[in-house]
This record gives sequence, structure tokens and C-alpha cells, in this order.
Amino acid sequence: MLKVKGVDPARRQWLQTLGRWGLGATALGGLPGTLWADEAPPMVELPFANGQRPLVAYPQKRPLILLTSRPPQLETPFSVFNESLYTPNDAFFVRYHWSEVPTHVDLQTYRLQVGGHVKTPLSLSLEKLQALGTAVELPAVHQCSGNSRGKMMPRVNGGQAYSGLMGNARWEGLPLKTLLEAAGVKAGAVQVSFDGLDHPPLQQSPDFVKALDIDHALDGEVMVAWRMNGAALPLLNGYPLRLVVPGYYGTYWVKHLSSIQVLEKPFEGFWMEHAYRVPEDACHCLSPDDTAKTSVPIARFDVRSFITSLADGDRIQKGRTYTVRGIAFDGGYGITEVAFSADGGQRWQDATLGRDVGRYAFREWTVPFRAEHSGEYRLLVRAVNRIGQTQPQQALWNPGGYMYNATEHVRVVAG
Ligand SMILES: Nc1nc2c(c(=O)[nH]1)N[C@H]1C(S)=C(S)[C@@H](COP(=O)(O)O)O[C@H]1N2
Ligand SMILES: [Mo]
Repeated sequence: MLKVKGVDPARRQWLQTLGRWGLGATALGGLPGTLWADEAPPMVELPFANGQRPLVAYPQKRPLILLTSRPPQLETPFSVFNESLYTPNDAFFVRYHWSEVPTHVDLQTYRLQVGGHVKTPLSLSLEKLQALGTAVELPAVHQCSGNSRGKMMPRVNGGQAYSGLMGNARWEGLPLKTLLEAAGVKAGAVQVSFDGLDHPPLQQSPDFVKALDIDHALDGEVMVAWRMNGAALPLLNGYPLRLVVPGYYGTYWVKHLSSIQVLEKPFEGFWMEHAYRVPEDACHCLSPDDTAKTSVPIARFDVRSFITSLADGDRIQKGRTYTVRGIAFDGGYGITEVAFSADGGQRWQDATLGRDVGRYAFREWTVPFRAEHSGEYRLLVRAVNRIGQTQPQQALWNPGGYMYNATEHVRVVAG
């Protein structure tokens, strides 16, 4: 699956690659990642065409798979998901849309504005915000809608990621409801919009702003979070404050929150009206030849499951019993069943589910597996959630390359 290729390719090729991405030693401004100015970085090869990527360490991050440098977009190496149920902050993926990202946030001057259709507009320092109520903690998966886009066939425009644009963390903050109640939402509010400190390089480009329906914003689960996994948010994951929208795709999890506006009319910004939309029907899919369909804003995660303890190409011993391990999650109904197949999907056996740490979190699973014969085994995993949703055998397709959730497989060789 992920093969670290040492320090190949040659330095010259690496510098050409840097040039192609517009990444010079100074291009990152205040984000002086380890840039290997004098030596080539280790490379990984994601299992699809044009899958070669360097591993680069940004501030507060271990070396991660570099998708783009401006803005920084980093993918978590898949092996991380076998290390622990919670994804370490320094390995957590990073996604931005525009290059002008904050490289430093000063808490002395940082203020969150809460305004629009409210009785009392607020301008809050982080400290003032924290004093508004009792902090809550929620374990939840955060996943980009384009996670696994690189596996879509036919290929689709956008970040060509393997399955590392996801992570599971314990988020700590205040319910958004508490904040909105402090401002006093006026009757007639329909949506709430969220903006962060980053912005596009050109004024005429649409700033990244997202919106939620008022009922969703007031459901008591959506949070403004300042900590993940017991530590302050890493800068690249939204320091000092980000939105956490449990069960919903990452696009709503606005980072570096600077402005929250209560709206009397539905929000019409580019990032709701034109981007992050999926075909309206139940599968949110269409045939690659088809275009005309009404679309809706992307919403909840579909069901996914992964084998984490074995990787493609691993060699195993014939006759020895292994405990195969992995993770599963969905949009918050909760995983009720994980099935494992060791023969490419002909026979399935139930896996044992691990501890339930919350319906939005990764759910661990294990299953015993013994290869009786030498040769290749195609291991599959498929999960089902509380409302009976499961995973298709073939990936469902849509033009955004969103919501990939086909049944995953790993090929191992017994000998
Ligand atoms: N301010 C800001 N917030 C943002 C984005 C962004 O470009 N700017 N991208 C969104 C998208 S599409 C994703 S997947 C997540 C990524 O969060 P992460 O970088 O902490 O992993 O942030 C979301 N919040
Ligand atoms: Mo995303």
C-alpha cells in the first residue's frame, strides 16, 4: 500500500518538483516546515496513477504526505490508523482551499465576532468565550469529502488522496448553542454562516465561508472547539478555534473561526451554492456520462470500514492465526456490524466490535484469520450502521469525487 522509497528520487528531481508546486525555501513564509533544501525527502507511492508524493514535516506535524504546499494540504500515512484509536495531532491531516493561511494567531488580539440576526452581537476573546459555559468533550471522526478521491474511476479533479484525509479525535469546546444563546438568536433566523482567518490571494475569489441550518446549529452537538486530544489545536488544524460538526463532512468544520453570522435568508456563498454539492438522490451518485441532476449540499458521512493491521503486499505465515484489526465509522447512527471476508467476498464472517467510545468515533474491530494455503488472499471488510446503511462493492461515482465508500480490500501473500 504505502511504500516508503528511502531518499529516491535524486535531489535534482526533487527540486524540479518543488519548482512545479511553486514551493521555494521561502514560499511558506511563516511556516518553515522541514524542507530538505539539501536532500531529497522520503517519497511514498499511493496505489493509483501519479501517486508519488514526498513526506514533509510542517510545524507541529510529523512527516506527512504532501498533496500541495500552497495552501498546505497534508495527508495522514495510512499506517497511523493502526497505531491508536485516536489520531495523534501531529499526524492529523490538513486541508485548506486558499493560500493565505494564518501562520500565527495572537490571542491578545484574536476576537470571534458573533453577529447578524441576534439581539446582542458579541466580540469575544478566546478567554471570554471559554467563560460562557462548561466545556464538553466529544470523540468524533473528522473526514474530508474528498477522502479516497484518488481511487475514483474515472478519475475526478481535485486533491488526489488515498484514505488519509480522516482522523478521529476527542474535541473539546463549547456547544455552539451556548454561544448563540449568549448572543440571543432572533425569531426568523434560518441559517448560520462561519468564516475563518484564512482568505484567497485575490479579492475577487470567494472567501471560504460555510453555513448550517439554524436547527442544526442549535442542536447542542455542533461545537466550537479549542482542544483536540487534550491539547490546543495545532495551527494547521484551526488554532485557536474551529467548528466541529459531528458526523458531517469536514468542509463544515471551519478553522480559525473569526465570524459567526446568524442569517434571516439562506446563505448564498460560493462554497455552499457551487462547491461541495452532491447529486440529490439517495446514493448521491451518477453515471460518469450523466450531468444534469439537481444537487444538494454534502451532509453526513456514509459508512466506511478499513483493515489497518495488514497492508497490501504484506507477507503472512501459512497456518498461523492472526488477529486482523481495523476501524469503522459512519455519520453518527453508530456501527452495528462489521463483516470480514478472506476470499474476495464469497464468504463473510462477523468481526468482533471493540469498545464503543461514541457514535461519531472510530469503532475498532478484530477478527481471527488463518491462511490454510500458500498464495494470495484478498481480504475485504464491510460495515453496517444502525439504520442499515452499508458499503457498495463498487465505488459510487459523482463529479466532485466526494463520499467514496466502496468496500476496501487488502491483498496479502501467505507462504
Ligand atoms: N478556515 C478554513 N476552514 C476549513 C477549510 C478551509 O479551507 N479554511 N477547509 C475545510 C475542509 S474542506 C476540510 S476537509 C477541513 C480540514 O480540516 P483539517 O485541516 O483540520 O484537517 O477543514 C475545513 N475547514
Ligand atoms: Mo474537505
